[in-house]
Amino acid sequence: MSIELFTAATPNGIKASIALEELELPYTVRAIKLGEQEQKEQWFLAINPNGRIPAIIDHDNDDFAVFESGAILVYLARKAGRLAGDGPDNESLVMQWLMFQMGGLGPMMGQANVFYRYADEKIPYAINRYQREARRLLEVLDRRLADVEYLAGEYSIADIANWCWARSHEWSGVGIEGLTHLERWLAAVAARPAVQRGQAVPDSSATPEEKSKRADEVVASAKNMLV
Ligand SMILES: N[C@@H](CCC(=O)N[C@@H](CS)C(=O)NCC(=O)O)C(=O)O
Repeated sequence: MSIELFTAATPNGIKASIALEELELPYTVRAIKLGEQEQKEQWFLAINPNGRIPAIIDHDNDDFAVFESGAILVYLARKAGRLAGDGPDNESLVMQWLMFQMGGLGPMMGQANVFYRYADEKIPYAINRYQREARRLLEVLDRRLADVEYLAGEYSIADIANWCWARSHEWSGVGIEGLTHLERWLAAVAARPAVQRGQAVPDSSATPEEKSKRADEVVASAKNMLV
């Protein structure tokens, strides 16, 4: 018995596998074919009514299902008793930076990807709007990381969530020139062995290097997903 992870090689997907690796929780992987809309099939909607990855089923907890990557990170961290902060104030800090990613960085970079990379119609206002907002949010991270090593002080699920998006800034067409603290943190998180294992689940095609090598294929698959 273990945790079953439903995922794909995307920023939200690898948050869950990185957390599982960091927390050393046993898990099995079911790769979901987003380009074929497998995430909208009835069997999957019973696990995640929102029809998106990632999702997990905890077979050690009466087949309890969790969707939304932020909720998955919190569930896993609480289950393992690590990476969700220590004491009420620190737990709040983890939650603040996790919510910052879930409500800000992820959605803005996601929309930058749509308008800059995937849309056939290139709308300058939309591209600028999302790229500028993504850059602003990366600057917020940079200012925070000027004062602390990791977002909540100690390494936590807030770093995992933000790193999974921030590292693909180039894919969104957003530069990080001058954001030296962000660069330091991006490299520190990338160097963690569990992060390296987790980012290769279900395959390594979500890495920035792989994405730019296979850009046409990634764009074609994303277009299928956006129908
Ligand atoms: N807020 C959700 C977003 C999940 C999400 O957008 N997942 C994307 C991949 S990164 C997806 O499944 N897309 C498929 C679709 O839109 O049909 C979370 O954080 O779990």
